[in-house]
Parts: sequence; structure tokens; C-alpha cells
Amino acid sequence: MERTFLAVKPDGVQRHLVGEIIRRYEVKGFKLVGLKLVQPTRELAEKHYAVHKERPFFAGLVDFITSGPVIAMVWEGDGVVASARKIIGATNPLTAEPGTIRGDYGANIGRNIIHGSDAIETAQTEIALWFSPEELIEWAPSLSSWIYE
Ligand code: D4T
Repeated sequence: MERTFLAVKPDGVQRHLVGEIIRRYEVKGFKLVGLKLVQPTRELAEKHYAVHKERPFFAGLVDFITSGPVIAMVWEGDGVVASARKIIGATNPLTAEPGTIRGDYGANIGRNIIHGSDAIETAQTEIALWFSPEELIEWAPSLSSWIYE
């Protein structure tokens, strides 16, 4: 089954949005298979955002993501990578649709609350970067037959 990596960024943790964000994915019907509070090192942040290394906002982005704890999560479900991104909304919270996490809670691109993997391959790379295999739990949700046909 498909998996994605989501992280509540330091602004989301500081603003007490962790419970609200987890709630959205739980009630959607996705399955939580990994969860931890992490104080990211610069090395981890630079690896995570390596694709943006040459961009002007890279240094500020690494400073921000290492500025406090983040909630790192792995969620599982059919189509979870794309669906989780829809729930997150556009990169810039000012243009993100109301009803999305960024649309509802954000007002600045440099404080956009949550990260979500942008493709299945990226998700696999990010999950391996943030979690060890034994931190990911296989379990059978009792509601499965009410969520999946
Ligand atoms: P992440 O990766 O954090 O989930 O965000 P997105 O996938 O939606 O967007 P992104 O990779 O293009 O940007 C990564 C991260 O950089 C911040 N950012 C981005 C910024 O501070 N200034 C900018 O101009 C851009 C484009 C926000 C998200």
C-alpha cells in the first residue's frame, strides 16, 4: 500500500496545530504507521531539502526547519501521496484554497505549517531519511472494511 511522509513544521508545532493536522488525516481514513517528535539537525534538513540547494530561500528554509521540533509522520493508504498534498494545499498559504491546512492556517510562504512528499518516489526517499524500518508499525485498523470497498 502507498505511503507518504508528512511533517508538521516548527511553526505548526508552536501554534498547537499538531492535533488538528493529525485529525484531518485520521478522519479521512488514512492509516498512521509512523510518528515521532524530532529536533532536525542541519544535516537532516539539508538532505531533506537538497533539491532546493541552489535556491535563494534555501538557507532561510534550513534555519526555519531546524528552529524547533517537528512532528514526523508516515501515513498509508490508496493514493495517499497526492491526496495528502491536496489536504495540505498550495505551497503559498496566501493562494492555498480555504479548507486546506495551509489555506486555513497560513499567511506566509516561509511559514507554511506542513510538509508533504510530492511523489511516490520522493516519499520513499524521505521515509528512509527520517525513519528507521523498525519505527514503522504494521497494524490492522479495525475500520478497514468501512473505509475500503
Ligand atoms: P514542502 O516541500 O515544504 O512540502 O513545500 P512544497 O512542496 O509545497 O513546496 P516547495 O518544495 O516548492 O518548497 C519547499 C519549501 O520552501 C519554502 N519556500 C518555497 C520559501 O520559503 N520560499 C519560496 O519562494 C518557495 C518556492 C516553502 C516550502
